[in-house]
Amino acid sequence: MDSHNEFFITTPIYYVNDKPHIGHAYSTIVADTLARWREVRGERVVFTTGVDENAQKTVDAAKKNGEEIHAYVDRMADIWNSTWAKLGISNTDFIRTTEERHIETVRDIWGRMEAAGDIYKGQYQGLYCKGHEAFMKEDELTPDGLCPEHKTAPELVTEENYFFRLSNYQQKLLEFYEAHGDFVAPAHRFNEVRAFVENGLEDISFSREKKEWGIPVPNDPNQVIYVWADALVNYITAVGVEGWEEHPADIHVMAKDIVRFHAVIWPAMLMSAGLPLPGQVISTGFLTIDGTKMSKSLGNVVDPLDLATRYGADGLRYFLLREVSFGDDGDFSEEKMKERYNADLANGLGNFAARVLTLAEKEKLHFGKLDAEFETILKDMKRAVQEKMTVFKFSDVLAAIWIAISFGDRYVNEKKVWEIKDAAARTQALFNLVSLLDTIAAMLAPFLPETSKKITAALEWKNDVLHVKKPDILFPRIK
Ligand code: ME8
Repeated sequence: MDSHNEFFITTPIYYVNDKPHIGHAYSTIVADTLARWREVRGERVVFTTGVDENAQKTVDAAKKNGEEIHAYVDRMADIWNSTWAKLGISNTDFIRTTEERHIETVRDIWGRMEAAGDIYKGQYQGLYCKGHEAFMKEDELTPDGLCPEHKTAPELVTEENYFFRLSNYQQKLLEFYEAHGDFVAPAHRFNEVRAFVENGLEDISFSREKKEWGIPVPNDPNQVIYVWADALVNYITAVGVEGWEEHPADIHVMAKDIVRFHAVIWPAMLMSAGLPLPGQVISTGFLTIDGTKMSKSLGNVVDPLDLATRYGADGLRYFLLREVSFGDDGDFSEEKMKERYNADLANGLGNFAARVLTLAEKEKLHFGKLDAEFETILKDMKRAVQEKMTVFKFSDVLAAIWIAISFGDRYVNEKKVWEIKDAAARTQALFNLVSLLDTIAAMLAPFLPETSKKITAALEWKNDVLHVKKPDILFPRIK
């Protein structure tokens, strides 16, 4: 792989105990936006997503559904894969942790950690939360002993397990964080991670007694590899160990629930295996419904495909990227979504595009020179977009683009462009507007890919002359 011309971005691999909800869609859309942002700049992008199948909760879900487990995971993997396809996600790979290429990679990494002396056998007793697929400490539970997130009682587990010497990596992790000041974004999440590591790291149980499901520990058929030790490796599976050595992931996207796994355990595993570390771990907040986290276990979920059918995939993208400020929780309501859609997309971008295209269609427009005020507006928009993208402020990026849309709308109204009698003045005004629309469409490519394509296709310059092909209404109003 050519490391100069490549960008490698990942989403979490999601559990298959249920189908995707808009919380998952949000992370995936954020990653897709960043992938497209690089792609439109001509970079070769590796963008991976996938499913985490080897969890205990997969076994429970298959049982609950009365399905044989392999049939169950195949069916669920299809659902996840096709959901992303229907939402127009541009992932270049889809990892399943039951695939042979993944199992081999996991065993390879396990072998490297073992060879480094970081895997040992010991006795473990702890409270295991299946929702988290992790052990929890008593002081992390509610007063009546429940996991505060999943509202279920963790199970007391006593087993002989393999352990990973996470305690070896406290100092090395702190040094790494010191040298990589933007390893975790937003910054307040990085502070939490640092504080956690400074508090001391305990070794972590990295295997479970073999039940019916999971990747066996090399040379010990009685144990399966802990699902997180298996799942994190998917990022290497995507590109192979050599590929990872040449170019590790630039960005891992996720929500705040799994930052610790990615910013503490994962780098420690990579250090142990003698492999390079990823560039950045970036974390969204949670999407909530009436202030409660949306989650499969709580059953308060919203289906992204249902929303995409009614508002378009771009409508869903716009809402999530515009409404939620990156890193913060965001509350979803259909009311808010409809409001944003009608105000910003139907009346905003959609209406502006229709006005400009209708006016331009009647005119023979030659390529010319922009008026200075348009030069300024375009320059300001591009600068703001560039600046905000480097810190993942998608909402601010879109706000900056919408400033340019409002400017264009005002210009049409104030100039009464449809009434200008002087041909030169009229074509100049239209050239300004068409260029503005064209640049807005180009800027929107990573955010609203379908819409961007439709607008760009409507504006075709042939031998210096503009040919307008008006598309259907971009965003029909929704009642
Ligand atoms: O944790 N708001 O899988 P998972 C925002 N398999 N994002 C949400 C969300 C919400 N309400 N609910 C889920 C796992 N997400 C592991 C990951 S990676 C090596 C292994 C998104 O199915 C968000 O990206 O529980 C969160 O981090 C992820 O789904 C958790 O997915």
